[in-house]
Amino acid sequence: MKTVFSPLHAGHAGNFELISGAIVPAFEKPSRAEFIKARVESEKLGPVLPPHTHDLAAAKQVHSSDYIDFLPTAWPLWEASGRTGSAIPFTWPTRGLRGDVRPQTIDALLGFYSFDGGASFVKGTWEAIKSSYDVALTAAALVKGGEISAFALCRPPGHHAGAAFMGGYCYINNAAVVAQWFRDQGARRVSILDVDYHHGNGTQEIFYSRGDVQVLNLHGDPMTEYPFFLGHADERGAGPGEGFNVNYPMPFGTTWDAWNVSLEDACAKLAAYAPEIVVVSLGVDTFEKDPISRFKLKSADYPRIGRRIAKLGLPTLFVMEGGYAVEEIGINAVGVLTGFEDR
Ligand code: OKS
Ligand code: ZN
Repeated sequence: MKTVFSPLHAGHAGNFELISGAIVPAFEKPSRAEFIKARVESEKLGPVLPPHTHDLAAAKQVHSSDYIDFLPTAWPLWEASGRTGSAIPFTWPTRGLRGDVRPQTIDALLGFYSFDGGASFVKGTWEAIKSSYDVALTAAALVKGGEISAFALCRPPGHHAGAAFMGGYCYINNAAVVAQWFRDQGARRVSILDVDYHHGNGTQEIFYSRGDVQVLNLHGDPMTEYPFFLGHADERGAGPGEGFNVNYPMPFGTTWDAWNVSLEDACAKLAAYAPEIVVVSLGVDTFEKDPISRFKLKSADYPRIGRRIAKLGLPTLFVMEGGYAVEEIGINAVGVLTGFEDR
């Protein structure tokens, strides 16, 4: 399997986040991608290719144009306003406030275009976001060109980013972008299987009213787990999308046997939908040693995930999402991929 990777991810570094009542170094850090790339190489998964540069048209097919145009301006506006530390949102237009009036100062724009404080900017953040997007589209083109699978080693991740907002370490929703790109290239149906520990609220929002992209999501129950405000089992899609959004919320402590019941059900629904392409939002923060998550999958479980997905017999694009146990992130992520290749 070919991997697409860009070193430009590393510009998104040195961030901080608010978690458990403390400001700490961001868990979503450059070493994540480097450990995965090292494991791709040591396991001889296949060649590691650089991305081609793409314009932002494909991003604007799933995100609002004004949101996408805002992203490259965030850091320059922040810097021009005299600040030197990370640009972190801190005020949001929640219920009772005006979310329909675009404000005019960077502090307000950061909140206007986000749902939490988990997506911040440093100098190299936009270049990293853009490289992650280019990585996803380049890997998508490999699958479109006849590869049975490809691995988009995206960083930063994407599945929390909605049509017009960032959050949870995510800016451009890479999985949504490529799913839409496959549609625009002529695929009639595309499925997105999100196995990250966290609910992919952005992906769900983007496709919620559509029947041409099926979204299946396995995750920690939002009653008690981030992102809290989406991801319940009764969210089944709307209008023409009714029945094409499927959520599998699971409790803290979930191990392989229970998680696999959800995976089997999701794979059955996916097979019944008969898409032309599968996009896997590949998070490995379901791992027992993940520092911010509460599922209990073991390293030996990841190849089983890949094997099950391969059994679907469909062209498959893996898009990297979360996973913060950096020592094992390469073993687990690449474990899914070698499992897919049944080796
Ligand atoms: C609080 C961050 C909360 C967790 C973000 C989870 C990101 C993730 N500052 N999504 O899949 O892994
Ligand atoms: Zn996650």
